[in-house]
Amino acid sequence: MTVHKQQNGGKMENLESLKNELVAQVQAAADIRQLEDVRVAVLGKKGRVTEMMKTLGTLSPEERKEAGRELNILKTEVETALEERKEALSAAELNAKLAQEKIDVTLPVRPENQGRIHPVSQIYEEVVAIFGQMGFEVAEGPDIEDDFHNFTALNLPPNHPARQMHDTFYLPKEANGSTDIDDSYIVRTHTSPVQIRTMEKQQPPIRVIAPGRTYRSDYDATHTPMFHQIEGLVIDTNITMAHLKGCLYNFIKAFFELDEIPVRYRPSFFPFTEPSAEMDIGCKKTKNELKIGAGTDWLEILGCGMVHPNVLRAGGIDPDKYQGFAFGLGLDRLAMLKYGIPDLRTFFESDVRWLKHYGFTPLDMASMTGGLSGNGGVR
Ligand code: 2NL
Repeated sequence: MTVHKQQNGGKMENLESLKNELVAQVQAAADIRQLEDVRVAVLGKKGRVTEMMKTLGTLSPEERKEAGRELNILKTEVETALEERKEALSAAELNAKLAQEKIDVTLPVRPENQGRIHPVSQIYEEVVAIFGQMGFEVAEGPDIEDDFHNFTALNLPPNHPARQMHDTFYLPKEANGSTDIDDSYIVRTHTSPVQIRTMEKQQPPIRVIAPGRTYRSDYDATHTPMFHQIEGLVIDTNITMAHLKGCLYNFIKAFFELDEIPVRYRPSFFPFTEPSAEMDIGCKKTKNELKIGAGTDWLEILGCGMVHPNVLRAGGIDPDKYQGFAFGLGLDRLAMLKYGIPDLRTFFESDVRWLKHYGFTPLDMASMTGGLSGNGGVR
């Protein structure tokens, strides 16, 4: 009896230290794979506890019952320890993985956007967006023009003083050696020839704008030999000066992104319009706090007028049946005004530092629905 008790007590002690040893192994497992090795070594087919279970058959029924119960308790305790360790290791592994794969979604897109839209391109798109919404079509034509489309059709006959006024770049004469000015090719001094070509192709109603490069021999802070213009032409049976004023007022408000703006028209002269006028705007702050102009009260923005009958006739349109208005404005000057760029010559120096400062990101493209100059003109 006493012996049995001692034997039994010794077994309990052995199982207690075995349990401590096995649980310590479980807790020492550094990752899921090591933990699995421990499980196999203890509870697998040839594991230590499994082997002990197998010896139960050699015991007497009474001993077997007692030893079986104790071994089952040991097995359950080891299983619980395995379960807990597995959970802890899985959580640690997941956290490590999350930390490694962490993405900062607030970082800017890569590769970083480096290109910039030139202010003239931006203004071009803005002006096209405004007139486009008013129903104008965009017309284009060649940079190299003949004398007829650039001068004669615009009511500037040969030797008209305005031809010298333009400081025209003449191209070398044709091989025929003619000295007749009508045979000369030039680079266009304005985009008006595009509208002459439109009239030649199309009878009214006409509603076009002609944006593009133009050339005059001139060079200072506000003049470069190549510059950009947009001209507009509207012709129908009943177009009047009132339409001209409404259209241009609409344009100037949209362009400067203002609800109202003081406007005045001064009588002027152009050979291709009669009557002719110049439109001034009152100086006012734009929404990005840039003062339009240099501080004088009125600022000249564009020239305009009713198309001269001679010009309609030259374009193949009957002036007794149709009439209309036209206007022209310098895009580069508008860019200087709207974005506060002081020297026109810097526009064409191709300096990337200048472009980085004054340019626009491609995502800020002008549209009448998405905001004309992007984020309030912020570059
Ligand atoms: C200015 C003035 C103007 C036009 C351009 C035009 C074109 C045709 C017929 C009649 Cl086809 N006129 N264009 C008319 C008035 C003024 O430009 O100061 N531009 C910068």
